[in-house]
Amino acid sequence: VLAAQKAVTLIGVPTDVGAGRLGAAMGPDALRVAQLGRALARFGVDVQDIGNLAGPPNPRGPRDAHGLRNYAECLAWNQAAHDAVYAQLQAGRMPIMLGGDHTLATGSISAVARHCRASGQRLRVLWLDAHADCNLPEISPTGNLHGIPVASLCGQGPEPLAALSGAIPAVQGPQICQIGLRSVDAVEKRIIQRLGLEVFDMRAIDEQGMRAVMQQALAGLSGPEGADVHLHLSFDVDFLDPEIAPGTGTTVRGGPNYREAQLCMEMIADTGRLASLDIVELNPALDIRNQTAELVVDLVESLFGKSTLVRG
Ligand code: NNH
Ligand code: MN
Ligand code: MN
Ligand code: MN
Repeated sequence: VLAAQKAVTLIGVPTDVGAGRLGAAMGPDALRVAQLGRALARFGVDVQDIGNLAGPPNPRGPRDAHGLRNYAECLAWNQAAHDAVYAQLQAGRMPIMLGGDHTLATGSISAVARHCRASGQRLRVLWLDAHADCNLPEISPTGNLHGIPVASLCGQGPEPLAALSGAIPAVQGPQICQIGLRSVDAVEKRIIQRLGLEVFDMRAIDEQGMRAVMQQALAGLSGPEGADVHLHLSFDVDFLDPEIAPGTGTTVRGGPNYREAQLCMEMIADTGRLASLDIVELNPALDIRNQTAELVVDLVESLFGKSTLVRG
């Protein structure tokens, strides 16, 4: 289902088990306080909010023998996210997953991969993030599972996570395009290459500009050649510059500014192919008067076509 078809389901997944600090579990409610649903309804979108999924509490455990923290809880939350996202896709609605930490993208994108396999669509994943999220348990500097979802989706790391879509790998590296990276661990750089991810880091945005980067990232999606593409956007709030988006757990200076972020979203909207979305890593405990949640709502409005003028 495409954004243009206008039936959206909000799925709250209130957990921070995959993060190093507490607070992302309040992300779904912060987005509701910022009136995400009402903002989309103003564009004529049929919005259903099914509330928050249930899952285990955060035990704040140490690293286990494999090097991971809260692994069992992360797996349970990802299974719940997978099932809820898959049900909405099968019902012909566009799921918007309100995280929660970025671990949950393993569940949501596994559901999207399963849906694409069943419906014969081609999957393209845009991953907006300051980080590459392709660590492996043994090389992760933190043991936090929000640092590994891209590796899981590409078939690496713990098998139960990698297998959520019903096939390993759920996604091939070249189907994933990462934008905005500026904090990548040393070994992760080699994994990016090994997996064959397409990456536009902040240096690429500095040198070429957001417009040229997005033209490359979205190549082949518009028009008839992209008609069978399901575009999934995984939006880690720490993609944004911390000056405009302080409400997230692992800020990294030097991210896209307000206008660059808007242009990114507007160009995604222009493709008409957006069919599922994750909003993750929003941490209201670190925010100032919910401004980061409000900014995210503003950007999601642009994803649904709030541009200034009719173009083209
Ligand atoms: N690379 C670090 C890790 O693996 C940080 C990951 N943190 C994120 N990723 N927020 O988006 O722990
Ligand atoms: Mn689809
Ligand atoms: Mn992330
Ligand atoms: Mn990040």
